[in-house]
Amino acid sequence: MKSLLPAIGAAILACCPARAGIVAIYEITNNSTSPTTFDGVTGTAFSASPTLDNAIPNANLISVSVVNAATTPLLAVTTGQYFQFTITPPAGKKLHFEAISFEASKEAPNSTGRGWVVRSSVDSFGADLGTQEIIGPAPTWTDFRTDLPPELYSNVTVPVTFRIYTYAANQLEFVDYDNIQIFAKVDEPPKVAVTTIVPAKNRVRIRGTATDDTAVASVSVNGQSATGTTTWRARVRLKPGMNRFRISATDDGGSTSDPVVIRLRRPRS
Ligand SMILES: [Ca+2]
Ligand SMILES: [Ca+2]
Repeated sequence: MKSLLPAIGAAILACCPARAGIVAIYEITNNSTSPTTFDGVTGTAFSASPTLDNAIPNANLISVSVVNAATTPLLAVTTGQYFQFTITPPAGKKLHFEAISFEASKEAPNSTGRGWVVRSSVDSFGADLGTQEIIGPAPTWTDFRTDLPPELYSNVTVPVTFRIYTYAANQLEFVDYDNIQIFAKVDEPPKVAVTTIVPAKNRVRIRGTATDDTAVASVSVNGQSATGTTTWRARVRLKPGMNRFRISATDDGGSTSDPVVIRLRRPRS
């Protein structure tokens, strides 16, 4: 064999995934709970459960009065003491949710045993994403943040409804909320790159890398699976004349990279 003439059709540099940003902010102002949204994401205003009819936007915050003996986190859930809102991914795109954060405070008196629970429609409101008592003295605002597990909240294509439940050991004591933020990132497709091409008789070994904002699921060369993901290798046969290899990566949500095309010539002997 004389010489191989590699020609990499597209040199794509792998780079670092961006940090998740804020896609929705509920900064309640003038009794409005409509969010400010970003990156094509949309969100509904708040709606209260039928048994939480005191969940009234109070000028610049939402003020919740707990009834129905919702004295514990579990009872807040089973008695339906929640307000909710729905976040919808951009049309035709996938969203990676990262976290929900908000501010909460107790209204006077400064009693103990008041707090919140967050659940969502992703698991039919089945499990707590987070729950915490509001410790700071009334009416101090405290920042809370609940991470959303990536195994359930990556590559989401459907609307997600979040519920914030409230409990209080002493009924008819108020909890206030404001500045609810949803952290998420619109999916980016994976990227694939070729790093080395090593000829071996009538075959060639191709090695490369792949990256994604969540996870690389597979790499293929002309439709055949390569070995590995973020670093990968493939051994392919060369036929006499020009050979064309189309390499692409697929992520854990099924999105596929732009292909890298290489052409290798095996001289006819
Ligand atoms: Ca406000
Ligand atoms: Ca991706």
